Order: sequence, then C-alpha cells, then structure tokens
Amino acid sequence: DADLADERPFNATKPLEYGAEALTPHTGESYAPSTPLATASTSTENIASSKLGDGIPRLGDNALNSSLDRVRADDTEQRLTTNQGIPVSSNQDSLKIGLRGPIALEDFVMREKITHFDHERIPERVVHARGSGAHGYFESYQDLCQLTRAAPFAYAGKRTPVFVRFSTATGERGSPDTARDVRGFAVKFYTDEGNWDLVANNIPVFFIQDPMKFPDVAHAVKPEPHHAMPQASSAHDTFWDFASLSPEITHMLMWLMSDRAIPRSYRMMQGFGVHTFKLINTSGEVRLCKFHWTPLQGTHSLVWDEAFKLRGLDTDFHRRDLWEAIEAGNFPEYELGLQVFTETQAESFPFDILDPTKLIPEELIPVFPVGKLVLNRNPDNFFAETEQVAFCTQHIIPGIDFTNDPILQGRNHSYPDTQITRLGGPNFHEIPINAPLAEVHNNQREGFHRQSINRGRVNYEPNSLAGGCPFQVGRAGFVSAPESVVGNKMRGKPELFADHYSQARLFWISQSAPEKAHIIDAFRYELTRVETLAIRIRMVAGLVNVDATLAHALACGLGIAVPPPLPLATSLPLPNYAPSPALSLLSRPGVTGIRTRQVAIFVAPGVDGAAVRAVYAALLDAGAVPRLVGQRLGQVSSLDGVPLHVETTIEVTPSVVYDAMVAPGGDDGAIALGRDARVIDFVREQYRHGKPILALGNGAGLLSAAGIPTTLPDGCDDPGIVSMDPALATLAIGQFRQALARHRTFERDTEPPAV
Ligand code: HDD
Repeated sequence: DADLADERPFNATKPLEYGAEALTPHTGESYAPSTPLATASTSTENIASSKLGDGIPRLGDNALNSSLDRVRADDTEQRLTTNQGIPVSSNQDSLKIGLRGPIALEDFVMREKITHFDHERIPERVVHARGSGAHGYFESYQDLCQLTRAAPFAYAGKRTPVFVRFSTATGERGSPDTARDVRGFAVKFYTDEGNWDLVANNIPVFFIQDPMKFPDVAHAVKPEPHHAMPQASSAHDTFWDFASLSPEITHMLMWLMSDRAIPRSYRMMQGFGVHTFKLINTSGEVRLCKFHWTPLQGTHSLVWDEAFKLRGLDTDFHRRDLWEAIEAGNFPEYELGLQVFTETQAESFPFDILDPTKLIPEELIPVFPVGKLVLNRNPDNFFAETEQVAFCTQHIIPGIDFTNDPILQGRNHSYPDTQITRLGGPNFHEIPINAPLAEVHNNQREGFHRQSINRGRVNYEPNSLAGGCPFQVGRAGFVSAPESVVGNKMRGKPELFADHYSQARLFWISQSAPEKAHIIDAFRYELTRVETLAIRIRMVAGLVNVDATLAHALACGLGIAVPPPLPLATSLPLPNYAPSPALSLLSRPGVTGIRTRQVAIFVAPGVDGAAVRAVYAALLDAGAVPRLVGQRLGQVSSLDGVPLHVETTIEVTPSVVYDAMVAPGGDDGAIALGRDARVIDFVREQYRHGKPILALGNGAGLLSAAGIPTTLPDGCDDPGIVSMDPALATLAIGQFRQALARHRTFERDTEPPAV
C-alpha cells in the first residue's frame, strides 16, 4: 500500500496535506517537519507570517497594516453597485408602477440597500461600550529571556504590532467621554506566537473579588433598569446601595472618586493589568508579575466641574484628543513596566496577590520598564476595527500564564462568551482586526460567517490522511506553569481577602492635599445625588474605617452626623502601610514638556498682532497646539496692520476644551473682548479650573473684568498667572510654558469657589 500511496498525485503548494510528508503518520512532539517551525522574526516592525504578502512593510507602517490591505475597500473612480456587483442605474428613486404608484416588490436594489441598513447595528458591549481605538507597535527595550519566553520580549528593539482600545466602562456606546469612570486600556499584541491581549484598566484594583459578583456590580452602576437613567454615571442610588453593602469595593471607590477617574486624555493616564500573572522562561522557571503602563506624556486629569461641563460641550473629548494627536504626528507613548516577584516573596506580603482589590506598593516591589508602546495610526474604519475588535484575557502566549485570581479566571470565561453574541458566532477571530498575524491551523470548522475555506477532507486529529497535520508541538507550544492544587470543593475566600480597608487607607494617606479635597468633593457629589438617606449613612459608616477626617468631611458635606463604623470582616492583625508617593498623580515624577496642550489665544479687531504671533510661534515650537479664538470666523485687523485669521470661535470651543489661555492685549481688541460676557465666563472658568493664563499688556484688563484675584488665597503669587508688558514677551512666554507644564494651579481652590 505504501508504494501505491507514493504514486498518488499531490498538490505541491500544500505539501503537508497532500505531499510526501502526508505519508508520515503523526508522532506528536517528535515530529520533525522538513520545513522548520516559524521562529521569532529578527526584523523590526515585522513578524514571521505568510499573511504579509511580499513581506516588506511600507515605510512607517507595521506588519498588521500590510496584512489589512487584503480587506481594504477603495471606491475611488468606481461605479456604484449592489452587493452582488451589479451596476446601479439610480440611487435616488425606487422602482414604481407609475410615478404616483406603489413601489414594486421586485426592486431588489432598494430592498437590498434597506435590508442591509436595517441590520447595520450589532449589540454594544455589555460594559465598556464606549471606546476609541488606535494602531501602533510595542518595542522591547531588552531581551527578557531570563524572565519569559513571551515573543514580544525576545530581543532589544523587537517591534510587535498592536491595536489598542480605550474605553469608559459604564456608559452606552454614544455616551460622553468625560464621565467619572474607570477607563479600559485594552492592548492586542499581534505576536509571532499568536495574539496576546492585555485587557487592562487605568486603575490597578477592581470592584469585587469574585466573578460571581460581576453582573451585580455592572447592573448596579449601569442606568437604573426602570427608567434607564442616569447615563454614564455612578451617581445614583443603585450603585451606592450596592457599594455601601459591599465593603470589598472600598479601595476601588477611593480611586474612582479621585482624579484618576477623570483623565485629561487617554494619552495621559496609566494602565494596569490588575491581576497577578505568571512569567515563564525557556527553562520553565516561573515568576509572578504585574503589568503597568505609564504614559510618557505625563499623568494628568481634568477637574470635576470641567469634566461635567464637557459631558455636554464635547461628548467626544477623549476620542477627538486621541485622534487629533495621532493625525498630528504626536504619537502617544506608554512605557510597559513589570513588578516581578517570587511565590516566596508573595507569601510575605500582608495581602493576597490573588485578590484583585489589592495592589503591590511600588516601594515593596519596584516597577522596571521593559518596553514602549507607540500609537501611530488611526483606524481606517471605526466599525470594522474599533467596534469589532474582540479582546479576551484568555488570549495569552507561551511565556505568560494565569494565576488563580478568581476575577481573572471568571473573565477568561466571560469575554469569548460575550463575543459570540456581540459578533454573531464563533468565528469572530477571523474578522480582520482580530485575526492573528501568526498562522492559524486547527480542525475547528464552520459556524456563522466562516471565512476561511479549509481544504481537504481531514478535519480531525489524530489523522494519517493529512500526515497528522496540523500537529501538536509539545513544549514548543503554550505550556501552563505546573502548579499543585489541593483543596476541598467549596465556595468562599481566603481570610486575607477580608481586609477591605487597609489599602483604601494607603491610597488616601498617599494623596496630596488638593487630591484629598477632590476625593471628598467627589464622594459628596455622588452621595448628594443619592436619594436614600440610609445609603448615604451606610457609605459614610464604611469610610470611617478608611480615615476619620475623610468620613468627617464627607458627613459635614452631606449634613449628617458621623455614623459608627461598619464592622470589620476580619479579626486578623491589619497591615499599617506607609504612604506610597507613586499612588499620587501630583507626586509622580512629572513630565515637563507641553506637547499637545491646547491653548486659546483670544483675538478681536485691534489686538496686538505682534504679541499674538510671538506667543503662537513659541507655543508651536514647544509642540503645543495654539488656536486663535475669536467671536466670529474671518479676519481681524491687528495693531501692526497684519490681519489675523480667526481659527475657531468661543461659541464652538468653550473654555473647557483648552488647557490654557492667552489674553494678548492691544487697545481696542482687549476692550471689545472685555465687553463680551462669554469671554468673561471663559476667563473665569479657566481660572476656576486651575489653568494657566498669560496676559500681555492691557490683556490683563480681561482678568480684572472677570474678577480674577492677583494672588492665591494664602497671599502668595499665583504661579499660573503670568501678566507682563508686551516688551517682556519672551520672559512671559517662558514662565507661561512652565505653568502649562505644571498643568494646574490647585492652590487657587477654595470651598466654596471664590471665582
Ligand atoms: Fe471586563 C470588557 C477590563 C473584569 C467581563 N473589560 C472589558 C474591557 C476592558 C475590561 C478594558 C473592554 C475591552 C474592549 O475594549 O473591547 N474587566 C476589565 C478589568 C477587569 C474586568 C481590568 C478586572 C480586573 N470583566 C471583568 C469581569 C468580567 C468582565 C470580572 C466578568 C466576569 N469585560 C467583561 C465583558 C466585556 C468586558 C462582559 C464586555 C465586552 C467585552 O468583554 O468584550 O466580557
């Protein structure tokens, strides 16, 4: 028989299925194919994959970009057709029986168009429905082989294509970006060894400790089910009812009420893998690890009044910011850092590393940078890429493994399960944005919307008819870290999980004074919106266990007496943490540049044009985004006769969309602006939100017209207000740039606000 088989014809392009090797029965690990297994690529921005056409990526693109070419559609100079490719004669009128008669059922052109439209929407994500995506790459700083065999870290300079989706968690698909909420930070790495998704948040801890509670917390925070309000907000009874009855949420609440939950930009927030993961090297050694993303643009936030107004004034604030930065070539960058530790170290920690409501203080285990994420390309099509991308915690690659964090284990079930409904079946991995660059070969077949045309009659394993292909690769493939597990089958939690307050307190004591004030304000705002008094009292009772001053300030703000503390859930001795500066946004090492900061420069007829041009040039030079803001579009005359072109108006870009403002002066110009109440509101809001203000010459008149104090409440000079003679413009601009780099002057804050 073997001789006969040798004579059979075979398809030379598919040697493993029909060729000579098909005659060698599968022998598992020892199988030695005549062509070597794909190994990690050595070229930058490219990985070993036959999906890459000629394999040479276009300049500035990454490997994923080239692979998407096969599905890109370009209508340039093309005629209009139906989905069957039939040319369409008229896209204006349906087929009627007489001009005033009924539409004929046979009008397949109209019916196909309407039918397709009727089915354009897919279900939105049950959480994280609102999001924005970007393409880019991850570049490893070094060879991490000692720690992990994970492909992206194979050698210094190795680039792996990525797609990132940032999101809010609570609001619906069209909800405002600046809601107080945790932000998703999901990264899909298209590695040589398949896709790795790091599905992270911008807060390092989570609401709950067991996936069983996830539907409850999501239901509680989403709009209330009877009237579907409020949208994209946790400030309502059901959320705080759940929260006040679930002490494990306390640490997360501290972060959620802090300025972390209202980032200035997706580009300026941290990301955290939350769970403890495992790293495995080629020798099989296992270490534990937490993943951190740190933005190289600095970490900055909005203030609540500003975030709140942006909900109405520019609901796309973060989406627009990300899009515009990438279009302008200001590529957002984040450093990936690892906290690596051993099981023995973990046993000495005063918390359980499987508990996702706990973080590992950076003072205990430092974060060391291992690579950089660069986002350098906007998606071509929001739906095809950002909406259809499907992340999943269980997409991991050789060299990385799960721990028994119950939330992580629950997520591993939830993500693929939800995608099956959202993306209409089990083949969502074939959607171009989800398809790995690594080759996919298995015997999974059919299902809704199957794209690949698997050839041959073999769809099972073991087989001899296809030479045992596709074959398993043993230790060359994904291997779980060995772990012995003994235990009784039971429902419950380790006792350390019951320490619900120590790390909430750690977060609190690590904050600076303005950050603490913002946390109190946020709690007060949210609980003031809660209608049920008992919920407010119960919530404050929980916070007494975090810090007495916090609880006292909040009780005062809510007009209630400080209640007795809620009982503790554990009698274990509790850790007493020292403050961790890394937890405070204001204490983190700042980034001094002002790249991408949006600055409004006011112009009106008669403005000091020379000063405007000087400030504009200096800001551009430093990478900021200056814009001439006027009362109407068009040209305005300036003092030196050179007209200025208004770029945008106060009406469409109000104060909250800018990081800073400039009042340039000039006789008539400053006077005209001073008479416009919208300008005065603008100036007052810039001040109240702590933003830098530069006033040249009689531009300072705008500040006095707006009632802006010249000094801080403590009597010191306000470092965020630079007011000078135009002759000193260079000096003034220098000081203004420093103020802009510091972001905000919170020392202006008084309770209640003076301006
Ligand atoms: Fe989740 C989406 C992050 C716990 C179930 N989650 C989702 C997204 C992010 C996170 C960033 C958006 C992905 C995207 O952009 O498409 N989720 C987290 C983090 C968690 C977490 C950091 C805890 C540490 N999630 C969590 C639990 C469950 C889920 C415990 C369920 C047991 N999450 C989902 C989901 C979503 C999702 C329902 C909605 C849409 C999707 O997955 O694709 O499956």
